[in-house]
Amino acid sequence: MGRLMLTLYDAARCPYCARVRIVLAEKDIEFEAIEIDLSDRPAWIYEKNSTGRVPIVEEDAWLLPESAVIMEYLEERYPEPALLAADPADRALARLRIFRHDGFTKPYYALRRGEEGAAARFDEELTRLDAALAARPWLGGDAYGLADVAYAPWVFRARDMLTSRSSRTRPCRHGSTGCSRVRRWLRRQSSLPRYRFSRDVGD
Ligand SMILES: N[C@@H](CCC(=O)N[C@@H](CS)C(=O)NCC(=O)O)C(=O)O
Repeated sequence: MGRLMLTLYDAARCPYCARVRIVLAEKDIEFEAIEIDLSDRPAWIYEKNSTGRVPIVEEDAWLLPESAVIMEYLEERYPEPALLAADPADRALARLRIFRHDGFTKPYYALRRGEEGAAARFDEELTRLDAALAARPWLGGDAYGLADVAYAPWVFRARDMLTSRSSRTRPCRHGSTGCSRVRRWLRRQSSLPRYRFSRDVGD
């Protein structure tokens, strides 16, 4: 099947959209981006996605919302380069991490809202991520892939906190490594060949 032109309803500052932009860049898929103003969303966006949220991809009037589902769709539709491992156990590991992603973002957003106790909860999540990276170099196992893409936009946004000198606000302060593995994981990603850091991550 030939390639249809893909449209991405996008928002530069949206980390869920960043997931999709990273996969599109990794797979070198041509697309048209339509920027949605999140503070003044057009009414027609509800016709494309009943929740009114971005990202949404459109291919020849076919519509797909939800970043995790879009990532999997792009992986199947455009298999090269593979962003899920060949090994079923590693594929399952990547999917499990993506499935549990909300557990990571809830304290992240709570921290952004300045909620009591959120820093400690986010700290625990980062420490957990750091421990996962001690066991395997990437979140989906031995190779970079969808699980890394699924987490990276939030961790890039939180990286100032990772390097903060303030021990009161710095996440991972309880971990013995100060999240050094997470920081190295970010650096390895930003040096990937197709990684267009500023645009893809929405930094
Ligand atoms: N579960 C959705 C979440 C997408 C999402 O929350 N997008 C935000 C922008 S980052 C949005 O469109 N917010 C508008 C709203 O919540 O009304 C996904 O993974 O795609």
